[in-house]
Amino acid sequence: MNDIIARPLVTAAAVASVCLLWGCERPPKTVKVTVEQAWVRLPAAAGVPGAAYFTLRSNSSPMALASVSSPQVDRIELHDSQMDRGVMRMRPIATAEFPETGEMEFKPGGKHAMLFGIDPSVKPGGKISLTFRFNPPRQIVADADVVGPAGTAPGHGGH
Ligand SMILES: [Cu+2]
Repeated sequence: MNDIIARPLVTAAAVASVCLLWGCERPPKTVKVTVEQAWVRLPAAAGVPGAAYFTLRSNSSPMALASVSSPQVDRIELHDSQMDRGVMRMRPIATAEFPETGEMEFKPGGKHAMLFGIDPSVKPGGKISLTFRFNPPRQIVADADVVGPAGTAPGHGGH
């Protein structure tokens, strides 16, 4: 299932040759990665993992989400979900490569982060601090809104 990502080498080479001819006045592109709309759904029972969902954007390629961690969670794994003969299964993934669009959504039924051992002080309506690490190395800390086991993405009604 590993798609081979065709990197825009040809385009880069073409731009480089234009630069040689005309000179490049443009400032170097600043790599920008953002984390938006992070939220966590708490598990229905103690000892069961919760899940975190969020939207990531990157203006640079290649870029991959390498890990998520939190001082309030023992261990966080990246997972992907896939239908397998009519059954939804999830599997751990080592990293999550950004697609060409530069936008990657972690959502119920798709990619998500699995939270094992959430601090018992974390309650619905509260926050969990998540640290996102990327490759090439970048680090972003974002607060995720916490909802209960039956909760859905908070605060998305006002678009
Ligand atoms: Cu999972």
